Amino acid sequence: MLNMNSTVKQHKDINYLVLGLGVTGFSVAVYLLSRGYRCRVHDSRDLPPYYRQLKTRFAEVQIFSQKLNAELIGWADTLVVSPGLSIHMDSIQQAQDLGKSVIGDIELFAQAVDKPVIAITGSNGKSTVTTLLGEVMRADSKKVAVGGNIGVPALDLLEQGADYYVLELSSYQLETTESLKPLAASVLNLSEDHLDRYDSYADYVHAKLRIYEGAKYCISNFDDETTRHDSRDILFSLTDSDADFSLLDDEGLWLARQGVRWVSVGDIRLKGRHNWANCLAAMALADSIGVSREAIVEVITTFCGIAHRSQWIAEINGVEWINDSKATNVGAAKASIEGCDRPVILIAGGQSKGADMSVLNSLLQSKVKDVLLLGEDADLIEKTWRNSTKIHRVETMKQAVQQAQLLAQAGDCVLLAPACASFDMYPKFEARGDDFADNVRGLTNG
Ligand code: UMA
Ligand code: ADP
Repeated sequence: MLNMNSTVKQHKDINYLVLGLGVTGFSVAVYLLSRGYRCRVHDSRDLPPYYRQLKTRFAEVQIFSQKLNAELIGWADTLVVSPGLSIHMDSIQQAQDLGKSVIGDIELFAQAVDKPVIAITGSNGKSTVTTLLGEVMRADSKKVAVGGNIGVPALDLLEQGADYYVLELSSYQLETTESLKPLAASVLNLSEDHLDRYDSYADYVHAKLRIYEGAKYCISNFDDETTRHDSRDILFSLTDSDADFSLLDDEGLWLARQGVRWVSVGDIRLKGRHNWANCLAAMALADSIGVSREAIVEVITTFCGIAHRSQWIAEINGVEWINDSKATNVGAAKASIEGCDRPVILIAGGQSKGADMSVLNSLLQSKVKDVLLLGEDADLIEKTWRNSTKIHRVETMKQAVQQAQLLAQAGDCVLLAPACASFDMYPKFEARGDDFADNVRGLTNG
């Protein structure tokens, strides 16, 4: 159990130690220092990403690097831990044992925010639903700020003076938060991810479900029992037309609210069944907080998705090329392959984060003709997949794309859905997706 000292909120007398100076740590330090709070910063790297930006704004701030020592911990009352750092690290555990409070940026945000918050988590679909909901609310003339794990740190959003905040939250952010109490919250789905940071899958699920604490409306997935909260949940489902928001088969397929047809599936531009579930979740969240049906329908039928999520790149000689670099775990890759309506040549691999890759075996067998495999865990993945499909090892994305072109026939789809994180080869998943797209465009130009 974390010490979060809920009774002691923000205060000038508190010594804050900000751990990590990435985009989150920078936002936290700026937030604290600009309010005149006492704050020191630590990052294990010699030159943390936001070192210069912070020094430029606050020349006097003390930034420490390398090992987190007992003196610095001794100075602190509250540790504000960045999401990329595990709260199970020895130094953080020791601080807890000394009675220090351990929180994250979302806890500081929750203590400060005075407007309703809509919070979204889940293993997959968070960014899609968060973006979709933000657009739906804007179409309904609501002043909304959107951020969190999707990119803009939550504390930076406060400057926007919005009437509503829509936050995408990761399990790392949720495990250091206790005061959020969202107006509406959703766990979209749960499948294995980040098992390199958790002792067990149950611990990961537990962190995610914290989002419902104090929430007025809980939107959960009828098709995924682990996402449920209690009997008052508002449910969305692709399988049960009795759910509050459901897929209805009634002279064609419809997204429906309590059996009433709202959106024809044929009018949705996003690809794949998983995106129908994302649309239902966004509908349920928006409807629960009073957004009009017109705004919801308008956005769901015009939204084209976000880059690096099943993003169409090109069609070359009858072969479709799709960039789903954001499929960074097995659950996402599964949905992504299922969402393709053609035989698949798959480009996969990277850091598998301790996940059980065999979850994909039967789908590989039925739908994937060849796999171009690259990255740090390629040996491990090859062992798991080799009886289910043809595996070709490659070293670079360029090789993967060139080999895929040789293997693909008209009517196939070449899909980048790595089922792995990108950090072994790229700074982030966007860079991996860009590398893929650039190489595909190279084929058309070459
Ligand atoms: N790091 C160190 N030493 C330190 C501090 C950090 O080596 O002292 C390393 C971490 O181990 C990690 C990297 O630096 O590898 C970044 O960590 P960070 O906590 O500084 O991360 P930020 O740059 O602040 O970005 C974080 C989220 N990153 C993570 O949770 C790892 C971003 O989500 C998020 O957009 C941003 O805050 C704003 O809220 C990224 C992500 O990959 C996209 N999230 C995971 C996911 O979606 O699966 C959870
Ligand atoms: P997240 O922010 O949770 O990573 P995104 O909306 O960015 O989710 O989608 C990432 C990838 O996850 C997509 O490209 C797709 O492969 C997969 N995905 C999206 N929605 C779902 C869903 N509802 N169920 C399973 N997989 C999904």
